[in-house]
Amino acid sequence: NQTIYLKDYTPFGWQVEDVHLTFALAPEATRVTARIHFAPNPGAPKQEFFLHGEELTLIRAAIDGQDITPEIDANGLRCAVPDGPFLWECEVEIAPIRNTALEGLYMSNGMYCTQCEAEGFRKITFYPDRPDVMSVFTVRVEGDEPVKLSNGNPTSSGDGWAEWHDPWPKPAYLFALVAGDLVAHPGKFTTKSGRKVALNIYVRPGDEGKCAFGMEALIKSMKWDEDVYGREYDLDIFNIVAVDDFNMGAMENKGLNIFNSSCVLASQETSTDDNFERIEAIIAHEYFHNWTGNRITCRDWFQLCLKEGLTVFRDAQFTSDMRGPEVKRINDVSDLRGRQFSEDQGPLSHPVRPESFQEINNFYTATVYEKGAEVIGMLKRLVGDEGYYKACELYFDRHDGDAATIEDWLKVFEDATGRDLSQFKRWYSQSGTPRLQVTETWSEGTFTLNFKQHTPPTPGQDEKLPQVLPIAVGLLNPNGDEVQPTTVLEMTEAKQSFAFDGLAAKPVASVLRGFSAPVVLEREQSREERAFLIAHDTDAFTRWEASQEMARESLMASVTTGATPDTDWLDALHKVVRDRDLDPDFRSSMMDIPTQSEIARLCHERGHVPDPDAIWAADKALRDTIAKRWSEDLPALLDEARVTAAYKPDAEQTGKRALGSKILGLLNRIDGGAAAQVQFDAADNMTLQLTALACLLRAGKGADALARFHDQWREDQLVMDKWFGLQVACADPGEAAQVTKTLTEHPAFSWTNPNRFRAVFGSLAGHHAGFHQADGSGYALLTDWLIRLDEKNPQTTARMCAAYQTWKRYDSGRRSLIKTQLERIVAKEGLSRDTSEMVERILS
Ligand code: BAL
Ligand code: ZN
Repeated sequence: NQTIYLKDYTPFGWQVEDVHLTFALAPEATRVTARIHFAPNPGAPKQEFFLHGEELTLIRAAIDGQDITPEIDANGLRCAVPDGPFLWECEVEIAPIRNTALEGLYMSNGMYCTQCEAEGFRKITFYPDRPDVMSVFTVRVEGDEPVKLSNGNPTSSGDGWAEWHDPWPKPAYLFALVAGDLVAHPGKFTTKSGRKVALNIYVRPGDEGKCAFGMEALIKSMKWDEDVYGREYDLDIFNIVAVDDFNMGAMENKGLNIFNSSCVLASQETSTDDNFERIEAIIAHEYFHNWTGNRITCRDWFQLCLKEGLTVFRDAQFTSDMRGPEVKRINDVSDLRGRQFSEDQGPLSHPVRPESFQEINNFYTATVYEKGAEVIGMLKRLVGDEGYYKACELYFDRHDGDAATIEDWLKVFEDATGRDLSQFKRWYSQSGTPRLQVTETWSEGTFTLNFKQHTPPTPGQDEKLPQVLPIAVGLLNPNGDEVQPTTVLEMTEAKQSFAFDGLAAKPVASVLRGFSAPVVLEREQSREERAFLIAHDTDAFTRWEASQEMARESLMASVTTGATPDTDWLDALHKVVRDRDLDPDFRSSMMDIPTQSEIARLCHERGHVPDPDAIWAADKALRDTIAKRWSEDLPALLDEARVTAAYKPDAEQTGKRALGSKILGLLNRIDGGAAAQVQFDAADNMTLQLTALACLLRAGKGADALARFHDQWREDQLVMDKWFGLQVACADPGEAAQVTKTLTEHPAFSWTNPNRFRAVFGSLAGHHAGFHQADGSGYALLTDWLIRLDEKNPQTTARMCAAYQTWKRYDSGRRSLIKTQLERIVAKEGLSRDTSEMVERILS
């Protein structure tokens, strides 16, 4: 496999002036005819003419009307071309029905659809398939399908054909085509300058009733981007299409977003509150890409974070505005720690802007996306809101129509704010999670916070330099009043102290408010102080974090010394959970218990070998203790969390149901599933139904409910994904692999569908104690299926291999079992580039 390096970037030798494509659709033999005007690129070094192309059958190629016979290999095509501009004509044949990798043009349940990011367009026709080659596309689609869509605006159509023209130059990865028997859920939007935009969500007949929420989310997103970033939509039409077989969540193709149906279809009966929130966020994310990704794209794939980090940051701002910033931030930090910290502390660690790759699909990671968004958040804190929006405005003005770089992005901040960002830029090049140690001193009215930062070595980077860390801090008086409101300390050295003078009494510091930098904070703090912060901190994140710290310490003590749960923490937490003046959603978040994988990561960070069985037992003991200790309150709390109004997936109701779910989970431990059965029987929405089903399964009383759920939802694939996943997630550790295996034998286990595969095997990999059973049954089963899936769908296989990224943390027995499985994958003949790169990195 060839490694590609950022340092080797060279512009393409030609500009693409326009692209005309004609698709004559047929499942086994689609003909794609391309007419492309190329002209020499004056800014590029001289080079041979090479067009990417994979799995294409060439029918004819011509230059300026003269047929040619190009040299073709597995990666593309080479030929001699004139010195000046020329017309390229090419006809190829492809077989969408046999495209199981779901990259390029493929079929899903009888409909044609595309996925071209990152490098799928080369499976459609020969083309310079790189993001810095931008052009205007005109597309003709021929076929019997009633609906035929492509990017841009519709220009004309007739019997069996439709033409589309996209006036905005774009790279090939934003190309899209859809054709099928689809129905539209329409909507409309008028932009701030008065452009009337027709909106549609296209779905398969039968799914029309699940589009209203997505349409509302789209309209809110369009308005929000105008209000907050001044960004207006720029075509007459914006289409979204729901597709059942899709490797990603969704794709921001210009004017024609294609969505995994799980990320757009929603109804009260079939979607949980979490689904609704996620759908709203993903619709916003894809829409926001119209400016941060499409109008301004990436020069090369190393710059992926330029569009993804920024767009994740923007969608997080949107969700905060729609649903409240506090719980959104808490959830985002939990997610970052769960996915990105694990990645950053293992063999797959890479910088936010990687410097080399073999297969770019393997870099659509939590580091590029979520840590990329954290970097934007830090930048905003450092330059302030005014500086941030001024810089963004300059970015849009200066780079509209460009394929840009991180250097361009940072330069607009330097120019707009006068700041030197050369040290800050290390966030893009240095991998690993910084450890930030803090100690404090108190003397004669002066309180000092002393910080030390250190980033452990990561693959390929032994030495790390100090990062710029914005550390948001507040100080509380012993009576709970805030004496120092949130202030941002800017740390740039390996060691630095910050003093606060003129204080009447030694304060309690609330450090890293809002999780102002993506670091591991190491702080020795008494349990009394933590309990004090749980009671009094004015910052929601650090208040939650104080409880998390106590939870982590309690669990770690149980795991390493067999200690019983910390009742001081439980009592401090109990007061918050009972406080009806607090938002139910926040109270629910306060009840978060660190995941078992998080405790495993903590064990590793502190030099212990994690024992999955001991962690499972500690988690169980903790939950049982809470349930018993709070038992008298649980029925009243459950009652309080009940929503009596008609169902709405809004923040208020979602918060109440979230609190109710946590309380039901505790009650379930003492009532043997009685309350869960009542909830299951009465549920009129998926949140309540699924929560109750999970409780019944955990109580060992789920058989009847599971069968009823199956019968009710057997025709709904997205709900059936939940049915599959939940059984694995709720299995006892010793049974998780067997339950998974049995599910793979179920007639509805359609393993080539990425959602179904992820529902089953993602749940197994996410079941910490079940996956890591000492007999290796979880590893062996997952590996069997990864090997099988790789032949069909390398991208999904490679991503699922990340389940093994933490393997070096474990004991020698488990390590050896996992290593054997990883070696089995590598030994597979014909292994894809995606999977082989992933597994080799994990093994290294
Ligand atoms: N660009 C790939 C899907 C997404 O991040 O929006
Ligand atoms: Zn994105």
